[in-house]
Amino acid sequence: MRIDAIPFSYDFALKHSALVLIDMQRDFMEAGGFGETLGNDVSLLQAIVPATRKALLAWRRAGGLVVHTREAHAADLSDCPAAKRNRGNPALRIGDVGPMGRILVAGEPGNQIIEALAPVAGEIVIDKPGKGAFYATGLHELLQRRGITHLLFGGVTTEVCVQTSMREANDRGYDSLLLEDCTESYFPAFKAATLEMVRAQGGIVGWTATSTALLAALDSTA
Ligand code: TIU
Repeated sequence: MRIDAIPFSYDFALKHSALVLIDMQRDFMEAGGFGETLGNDVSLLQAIVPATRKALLAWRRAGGLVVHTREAHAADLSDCPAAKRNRGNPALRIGDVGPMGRILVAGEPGNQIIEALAPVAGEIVIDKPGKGAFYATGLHELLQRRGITHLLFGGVTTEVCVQTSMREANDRGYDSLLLEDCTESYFPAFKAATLEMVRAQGGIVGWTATSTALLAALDSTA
């Protein structure tokens, strides 16, 4: 399959590819979660939900592998460095009780993926303690076992967990594409800058494309 992408077309085989949706969790998307405790206007992120859902449903229909990640810490916070918990003097720290349960803790209501993008049976869900999806998760080994070489990314936030994950993927040899309208930041300028830096220098980190271009590629082989 071929996606009309920047800086040039992105060729991939569905059976060697995965759609990776990063941290589409209530903690980042809704008021009262981790994102808001850091001082952000979380309402900005809602804009990408319809396009991301459409891309997810089309990818599922085509039979592609789906990986969902969640930024999540163990209940005893043994996997949360003090530096991360204390940085920036947030209103509520990781592990504190907020309106959606304990902030950024696995299993709490706020830590769940939003309903519109909820995983279904057979999809992979990775809990990650860091910003990158590969750090301390076993994701690389899991993808290698399945013969995955191409990763199509969406999720939040563009310049934090998404970009970190794409850079980790790039160094591990994956060809990565970022779906422009399926990723969002609390800072529009940072999203724009991330799209530019991913695809600059001949795709130094990877490719970017719209979800419309992905849908067209999937449709062309349906
Ligand atoms: N703060 C922020 O923009 N993002 C994060 O802390 N995590 C993710 O991006 N998922």
